[in-house]
Amino acid sequence: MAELEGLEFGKSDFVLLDEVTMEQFMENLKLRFEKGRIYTYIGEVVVSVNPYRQMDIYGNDTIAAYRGRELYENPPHLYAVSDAAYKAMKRRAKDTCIVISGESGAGKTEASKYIMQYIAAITNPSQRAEVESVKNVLLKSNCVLEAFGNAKTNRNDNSSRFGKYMDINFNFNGDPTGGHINNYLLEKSRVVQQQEGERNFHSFYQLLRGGSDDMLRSFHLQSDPAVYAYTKEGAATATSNNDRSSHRAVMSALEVIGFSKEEINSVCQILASILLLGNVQFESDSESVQIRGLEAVGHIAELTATDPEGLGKSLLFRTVATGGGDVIEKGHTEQQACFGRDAFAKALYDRLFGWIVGRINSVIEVKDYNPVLHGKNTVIGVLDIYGFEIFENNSFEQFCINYCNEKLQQLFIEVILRQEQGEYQREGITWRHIDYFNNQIIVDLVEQPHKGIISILDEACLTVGKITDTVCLDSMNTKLVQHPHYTSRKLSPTDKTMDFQKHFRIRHYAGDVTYSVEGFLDKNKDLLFQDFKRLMYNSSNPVLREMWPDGQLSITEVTKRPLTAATLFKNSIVALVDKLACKEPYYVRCIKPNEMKSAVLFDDARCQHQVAYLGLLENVMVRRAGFAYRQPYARVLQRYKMTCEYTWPNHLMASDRQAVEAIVNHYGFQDDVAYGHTKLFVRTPRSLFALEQERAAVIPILVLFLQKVWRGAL
Ligand code: AOV
Ligand code: MG
Repeated sequence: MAELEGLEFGKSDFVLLDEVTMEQFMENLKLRFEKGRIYTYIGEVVVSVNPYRQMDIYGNDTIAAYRGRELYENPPHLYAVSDAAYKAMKRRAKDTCIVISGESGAGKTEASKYIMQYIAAITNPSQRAEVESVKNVLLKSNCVLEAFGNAKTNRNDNSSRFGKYMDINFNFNGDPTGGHINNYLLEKSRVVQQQEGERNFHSFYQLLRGGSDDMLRSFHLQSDPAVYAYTKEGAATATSNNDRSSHRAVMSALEVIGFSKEEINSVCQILASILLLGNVQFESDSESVQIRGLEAVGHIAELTATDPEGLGKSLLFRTVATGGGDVIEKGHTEQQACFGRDAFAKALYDRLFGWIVGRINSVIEVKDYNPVLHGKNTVIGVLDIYGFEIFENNSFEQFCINYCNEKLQQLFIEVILRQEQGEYQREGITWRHIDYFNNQIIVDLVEQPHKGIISILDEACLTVGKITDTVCLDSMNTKLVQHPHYTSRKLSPTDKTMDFQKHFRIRHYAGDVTYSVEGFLDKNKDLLFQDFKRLMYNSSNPVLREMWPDGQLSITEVTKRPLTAATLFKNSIVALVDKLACKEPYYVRCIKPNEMKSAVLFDDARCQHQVAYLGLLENVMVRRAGFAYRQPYARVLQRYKMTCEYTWPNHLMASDRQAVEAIVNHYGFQDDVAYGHTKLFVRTPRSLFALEQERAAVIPILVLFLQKVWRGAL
């Protein structure tokens, strides 16, 4: 492989390291980061280090340089893998996907946007209006989904609080015809509560700081987020986002995507209702519970087009079916009323988010595609999900997010091994096994039927009677006592960092996380009183009504045992992994260089930790112990035939393979290669360097020669 950058920038592919050791890997990664080279390959995998500054490497000229080129023809870039995925899709009609992973703040979402921009830029050269419109909606959807699904956390100012997998569909011309977004578990608990120093979803601050005075007045809102219980925590927190200008951008994006004026207004009304709902307080005497300040309830009813009395009642009572089949109204305690209010606020937001995604999908979904007329419809999927995270206080949400990252790591391991193994097998080449840490054991700890943590949680949720989080923790401690990746204070009594009644710890592939079980059962049950659902279904606003179809069920028809949040999440992630596994995958592995969002700091220990748990060193070893480079014989010939008299200008041998053998023998590196059925496999880069040097030396002579031929001098 040719070095396309000077050696002062380090090795552009880790496979080229003199020795595969952690020291050399880290030295190269650091050198490249310091020289502003944020991308490096391991074969076709891109390792990316978050630069925390604007880089001048995403312009149109760069896009043009990568367009249609092979990986080895340019310095490493996201654009090169995007092009590789695109070419595989277009030339070989393969469904491909680009999986972006790495911990929170490592740069996944930014990478996914550059990838989409690249694909948009290189397609539809004839500027057909309908294709342009699809591209536009796909790009604009990012801005909307970030506003509603991202928030400032202590790890990342613009942290994705939902998972996103986007399929882009292409016609036989290779132009986008549509797409589909799958969203995964939005962290809705953030709507009602945030950790210290964090914010609620961007959308709330954007509305308050960016909405016009008229709009806010008509929504009964004040512009200061500190006034609202749900946005108070993040009100003073600075972020790098400008809420006011983002508000304008989001409103205009919604319009471009095709949301009607009424729909956009409904979206804002729902946001306003949630803010007002958060300020509804309750007070109780010995007899009953009342709402403090009925005015706000009136405003929420107005904004949601519901009956104020009905709303007030839903906040204070719930309808229950008795064992005998009677339906009665039961008054809440003050605590239940607060719980009900917050559950309602979370559900309003969650359904709003789901509805927005659904609405975008309805615009971009491929319509009237006839495979007979239009050829095979192929897709490129782009996965950008919440990265592994460890906070001061880790709850149910972190448990789900980190489980999801375990699943993706498992897929990476399987695919890298499977792909390599498969290729060697297909080509008839002997394969030497490299050991990985296989995180399947942690995946099992979480998801195994009957024995895993999700099963134990579900069992506790289904048990009638008062099961508390602590009782559930006890049950986990008993059942998981033997598991090497699970521990709790009870199992290691001397560990003072954990609370006996509260904590359990999972040794994840990416590090130890101590979870607090408080709230686990409630979040897993995800209970919302049917009264709220019915109220919303009866709203005279069609948008709200559409979001709450289950509100038409009467209390006696409601399923008693709906699937729990953890099980629904597990099922969706299993389906996602299945979807990814049947596509040709391309990987982007993101690394966060430091915890300070600094553009200059390369924290060696933090980076090395990530390289280790991502399995990057093993990845290099697999690439190298096998054959790092492989090319179909025809391609090898095309590139190097001018370096050998037997093959230039054309060979007379029986096959391309024999011609390639002639080149290899001519240069004497028979021991460094293996001949597969269709490809030449080269073990070390030395041989390729030699060939490349030879080629570089020969080309000017050839050019001179050809110029003379053209001028008729020869
Ligand atoms: P994430 O998606 O991996 O975290 P982001 O993509 O949001 O992380 O990146 C975090 C921040 O790092 C961005 O807001 C940018 O400020 C900066 N950044 C990342 N990549 C680049 C780049 N290529 N060029 C310039 N700045 C960059 V999370 O969503 O938290 O897991 O759930
Ligand atoms: Mg993100």
